[in-house]
Amino acid sequence: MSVNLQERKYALDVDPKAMDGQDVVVAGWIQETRDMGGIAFVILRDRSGTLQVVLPKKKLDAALVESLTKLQRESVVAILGTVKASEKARNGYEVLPKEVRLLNESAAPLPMGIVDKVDVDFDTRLDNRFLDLRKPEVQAIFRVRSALVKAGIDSFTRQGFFQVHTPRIIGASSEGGTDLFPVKYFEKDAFLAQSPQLYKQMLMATGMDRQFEVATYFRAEKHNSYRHLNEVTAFDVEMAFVESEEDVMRVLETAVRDVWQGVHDQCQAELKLLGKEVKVPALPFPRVTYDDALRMVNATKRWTNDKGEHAEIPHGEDLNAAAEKILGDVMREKGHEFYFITKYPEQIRPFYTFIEEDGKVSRSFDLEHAGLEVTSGAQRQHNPQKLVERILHKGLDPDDFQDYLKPFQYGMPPHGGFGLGIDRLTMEVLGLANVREAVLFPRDRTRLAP
Ligand code: AMO
Repeated sequence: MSVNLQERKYALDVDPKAMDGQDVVVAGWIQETRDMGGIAFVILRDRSGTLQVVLPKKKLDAALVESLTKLQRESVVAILGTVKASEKARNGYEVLPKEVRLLNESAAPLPMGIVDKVDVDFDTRLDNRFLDLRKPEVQAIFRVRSALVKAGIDSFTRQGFFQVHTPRIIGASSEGGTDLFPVKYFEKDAFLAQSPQLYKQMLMATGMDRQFEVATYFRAEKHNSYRHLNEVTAFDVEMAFVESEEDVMRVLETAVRDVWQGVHDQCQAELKLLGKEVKVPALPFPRVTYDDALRMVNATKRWTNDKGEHAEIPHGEDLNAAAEKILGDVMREKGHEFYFITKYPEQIRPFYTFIEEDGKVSRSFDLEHAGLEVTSGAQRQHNPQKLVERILHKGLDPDDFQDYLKPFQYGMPPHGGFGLGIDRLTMEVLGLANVREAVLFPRDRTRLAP
């Protein structure tokens, strides 16, 4: 046997009983070297965990010992060695090396430590994300995120949705706002997509009546908060032939329950490492109307206005972060982590939202988790004349929406959908303090690198 990377085993896949005395190839980063004189130990780390390489100096060739012990920490090596079952060693075995292949040596000093107890600030961690991600507890976040995305895709698929991909470069705003990143598109002006909103609605006119996308939203919002990003990943979902927004909410709550269940079932090792527990929520989630939400927040007398005075939230104003937090506390006292806020006033919802005959109340909702919005959604306006009226009412120009409006004139069924933020879901399922912790390479107001 040689140090062949194709034969490589992960530290945790080496079974000390079954493989005692056999040769094995392991590979990874040198986390630590301990030289005790007559014997040295090297701790090797791979994505599954760590293993101990034992180097009894008298028994081994001096050059072989040196080839491992003289390397800088975080150098990457592959080792062919013999498995020695040992109850004292971590994972119940050690590896006695026969041959070492240096794959790449690390420079020193490291920009930040991997196992050192020294606290490193978040910016330094993000600046050196490739090193930060060598920490098992940081990697665990992204394994949970991966399981979460898979559970979401599986749930939508089970519920009869199929996956699509819509453009990321668009010619006009999709959310009606100004928070757009301009791009030069040959001779034309274009933008990075704020969401797949207009495309997923156009698809409702095709008969592809239940579809979802794992979408990226680009938002040029000048926020600098623990919950805002400028590049967002979300499940973006649309379905046709709905009676009301209730049909959409049922799909959403089922998916969210399935996502929590998936993380609970698939990620016990990661949750243990992170010291977190996931409680799968019961269905249905409570529905709180916007009016009731306002009443509940106002009754606490905790909300303050811009001037810092205790006040009531003016009717028609969106719930800001502070109001959401207060409502989150009230709902938690009632035993609910997840709850919908429904029936928002028309003025705080986008032009594509379905408005009731009274012209005031919209068929829209947000899904909240413990005081944080994780989803916005609604039934949409499918009547072409009313949709144009809404566009005008919002001060927008229907001419900018020609391609979007066309399918509405040739048989558009009633439809609705939602955007469910994956970054925020990951943050919430793990109780992370900052949404950036849930993103490999976050994009925010100041960060464009790495
Ligand atoms: P909205 O803009 O509310 O709705 O976005 C939907 C969900 O996406 C996530 N999200 C964000 N997460 C972090 N940082 C941000 N800046 C950010 N912006 C959005 C949130 C949010 O609830 N087209 C509609 C959806 C629809 O009606 O189908 C939309 O984009 O979790």
